[in-house]
Amino acid sequence: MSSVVATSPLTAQAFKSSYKPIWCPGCGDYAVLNSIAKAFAMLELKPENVAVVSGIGCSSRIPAYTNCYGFHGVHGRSLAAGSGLKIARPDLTVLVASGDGDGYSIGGNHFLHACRRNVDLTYIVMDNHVYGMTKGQPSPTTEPDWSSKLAPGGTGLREFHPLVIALASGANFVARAFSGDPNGCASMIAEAVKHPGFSFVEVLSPCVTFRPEQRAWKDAVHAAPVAATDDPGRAARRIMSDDGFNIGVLFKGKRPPYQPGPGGAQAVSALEAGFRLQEA
Ligand SMILES: Cc1ncc(C[n+]2csc(CCOP(=O)(O)OP(=O)(O)O)c2C)c(N)n1
Ligand code: SF4
Repeated sequence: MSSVVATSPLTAQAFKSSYKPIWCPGCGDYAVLNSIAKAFAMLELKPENVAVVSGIGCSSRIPAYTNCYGFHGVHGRSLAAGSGLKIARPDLTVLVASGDGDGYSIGGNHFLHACRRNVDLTYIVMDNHVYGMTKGQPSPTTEPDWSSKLAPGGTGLREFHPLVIALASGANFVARAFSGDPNGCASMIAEAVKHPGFSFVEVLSPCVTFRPEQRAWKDAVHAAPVAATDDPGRAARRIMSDDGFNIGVLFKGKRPPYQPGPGGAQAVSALEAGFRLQEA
C-alpha cells in the first residue's frame, strides 16, 4: 500500500537563511526581509524555485539572508543580472533587490530599460534617501535641502521620481510600501510577484543611522486614497502630486511580459554551451 505524504505550505521562516543580518538595530531592512519571506510563503513558493538577486549596499545584502538561490552582484547591475537569469530560467521566480543609490544612481540606466523590457520579475527598492553603506552621502532621492557633514547645506538638487519614471518607462506594476507595515508590505510584494511583467515596489525603509529623522515616517505614511489604475498617465499624475507617502498598489498594467523569440532561446543555449566546464 502506498503511503500519502501530506506536504503543508512552508512558513516565512523557511525562506530565511541561518545568517544573522548585520544591519544596524532598527534599520528598516529587517522588516523588508521579513516581508519578502512572508510573501514567498503566502504564494506557497519553494526556496529552490526562487532566486534573489542584488547589487551592493546595506539593502543589497538581502540574498544572503534568504534560503533561496542568491546572487549578490556588483553595484548597480542587479537588474541586468536578474533579467538575464529570468530569460535563461523562466521557471524561477526572480526577485531583484536594491537600494536608492544602487538602483537609481549607478543603476539608473538599467532601471529605465528593465521597465521598458518588461521581463517578468519583481524589483524591490529599499529607499532610505541616502547611501547607507558608504556612510551617508546623498542619493538621487535625497531631499535637496538635507544638510549633512558630506553635503553641508544640502545638494540643492531636485529629487529623482522613481515611480513616475517607472511608469513613463513601461513598468507593468507600480506600488509604494512601508517597512513599518510588514504585513501590508508582504501583501504588496506577493501581488507584485503574481502580476505578469516587470513589477516595481518602492519600499520606504528608514536608515536610522544616517537619517534618524526617518523614524517619523511611521506617522507620515497613509493608505493611497484611490485604488490602482491601469492608466499609466493617470497614475503618473496622481503620483506627481501626492506627498510621497501614499502607500498602496498605484498602477497595474496589462502589457504582456517580454518573451524571447526562438532566436533568443537558441542564443542562451549556445552561451550556456560555451561556458560549460570541460571535464578534466
Ligand atoms: C562601482 C562601485 N562604485 C561605488 C561603490 C561604493 N558603494 C557601495 S554601496 C554604495 C551605495 C549604496 O547605497 P544604497 O543603494 O542606497 O544602499 P543602502 O546602503 O542605503 O541600503 C556605494 C556608492 C561600489 N561598491 N562599487
Ligand atoms: S547604515 Fe542605515 S541602511 Fe545601513 S544597516 Fe545601518 S540603518 Fe540600515
